[in-house]
Amino acid sequence: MMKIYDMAGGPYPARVRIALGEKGLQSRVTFESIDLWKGEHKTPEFRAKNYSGTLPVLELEDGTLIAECTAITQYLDALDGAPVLTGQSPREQGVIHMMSKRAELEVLDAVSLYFHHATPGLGPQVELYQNREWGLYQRDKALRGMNYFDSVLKSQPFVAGETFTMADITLIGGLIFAGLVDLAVPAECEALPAWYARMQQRPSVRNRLTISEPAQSSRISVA
Ligand code: GTS
Repeated sequence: MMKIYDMAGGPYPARVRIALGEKGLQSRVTFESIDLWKGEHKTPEFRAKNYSGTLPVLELEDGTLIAECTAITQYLDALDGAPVLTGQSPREQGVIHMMSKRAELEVLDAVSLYFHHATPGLGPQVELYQNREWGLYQRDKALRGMNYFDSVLKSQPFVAGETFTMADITLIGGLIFAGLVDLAVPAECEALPAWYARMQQRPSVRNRLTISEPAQSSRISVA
């Protein structure tokens, strides 16, 4: 069994949970919950697993630790067959990586920085450095990023082209985070909300919060 350290409702953890669902790999992982609100991700014990002190982290059976959603998704994608989330041809791989990185830089990470710097974030015990102006700048960057992806999605069904990929997952993470901090998609956007509504129909997205719960049968007492 592989193990994932995460927090069920978190937007970055959602990315790996969606990837697991898409790949049908849920049964190969167990989850250990780390409480961000209590700062459990900043302890020396957790930083020994991930120097950056962030979730999620994937632990392989041989003890190898893989942090960073993109790296974890690439690992999971390489483990098993269809659907391919990170591309097959060099061109696909390059475009998907670029669009995923862009969704991180322009939306997801920007919303995260807004949350950590311009709102109470995880609270005074965890947020040891805040720069409100920087946070507000990141909020505006995220809104511009949403407008950019709206224009992309006007001419193609998915973030990196014709099929669902890791780049869609990253942008989904961005809109999940935006929803949690009440950052509305700009009213003039049409293709982005339509795409997001389609994404929310996907079982991997709908069921992401419950995949860490034991299967129904294992809850039945045999005593
Ligand atoms: N670049 C990292 C990745 O892609 O995995 C970022 C991960 C990240 O920021 N994770 C959040 C975190 O650990 C988890 S969540 O907010 O989405 O639930 N945040 C805590 C912190 O103190 O930054």
